[in-house]
Amino acid sequence: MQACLGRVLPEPKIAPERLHQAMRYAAQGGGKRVRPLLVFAAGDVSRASQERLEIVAAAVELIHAYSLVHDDLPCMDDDTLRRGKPTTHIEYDEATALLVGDSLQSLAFQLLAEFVVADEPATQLKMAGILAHAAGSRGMAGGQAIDLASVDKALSLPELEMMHIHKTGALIRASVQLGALAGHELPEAKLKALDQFAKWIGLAFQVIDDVLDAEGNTATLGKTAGKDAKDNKPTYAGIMGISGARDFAYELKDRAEAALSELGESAHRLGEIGRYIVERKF
Ligand code: GRG
Repeated sequence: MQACLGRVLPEPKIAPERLHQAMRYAAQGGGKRVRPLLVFAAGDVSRASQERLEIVAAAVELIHAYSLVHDDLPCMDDDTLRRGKPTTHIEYDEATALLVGDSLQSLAFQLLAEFVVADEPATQLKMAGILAHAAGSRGMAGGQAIDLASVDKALSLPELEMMHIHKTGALIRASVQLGALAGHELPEAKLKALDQFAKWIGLAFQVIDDVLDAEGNTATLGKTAGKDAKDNKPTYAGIMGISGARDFAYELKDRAEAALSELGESAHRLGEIGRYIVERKF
């Protein structure tokens, strides 16, 4: 993924140099690469080629990287540490960080327009639409809007779930769908099973994110821990307690695994990633 991003990101020596350097700083500066992993593992199910999956995974990771850059800005979460390094607006400046996010998002869609990533043009167009929907106001950006509006508010569990299904879940769900669509056409039942898996594992990812934030090890996380409580944000750990939230995440992982049962050995790596998502320490 790192090498592929290196190929598709504009060269830092090309003008505007500072913006191009900052784009690399934001997109290549580490991270777990969970969404690319999901793209590759879902691509196993439809036997998609590595070349296609690399491009699709890069597109999803670019959207994710853009969202982190914007999320860290003072007008949003106002954070100074990300992936163990100063956030993009601290390392560069706010205006550059804003443009980095904009440019990473545009590049994601440019990749889906310029490379062949599906058997049929209609499928490729559908894939671009899936990514746009997942990133937009009815997906990630909308979830972020709900998040910003929920500071200092007590949310019920269903309301919290609704926020995270959009903010974190939409892109995770899109990663699995896009990986699957990059290969041979799958029967509707298999696509549905993959989507069920993605839905539960996306929520489990967020529940564990809350747990790790509440447990509060900034050095391991590479981002400021304990921020949700400090910012008075509703979280699973806050509502259920740390151990209750961890149990809930494992229950969600079990539901995700159950959805994979009819996909057989081809979904092996998805199952492994599901377990990693709940067992991770950062
Ligand atoms: C600004 C439009 C816009 C959206 C921001 C993704 C997001 C929405 C905000 C990030 C803040 C946050 C803590 C979200 C919860 C879970 C999450 C997405 C964590 C970060 O993703 P990881 O853990 O990050 O996959 P790495 O660094 O490993 O890639």
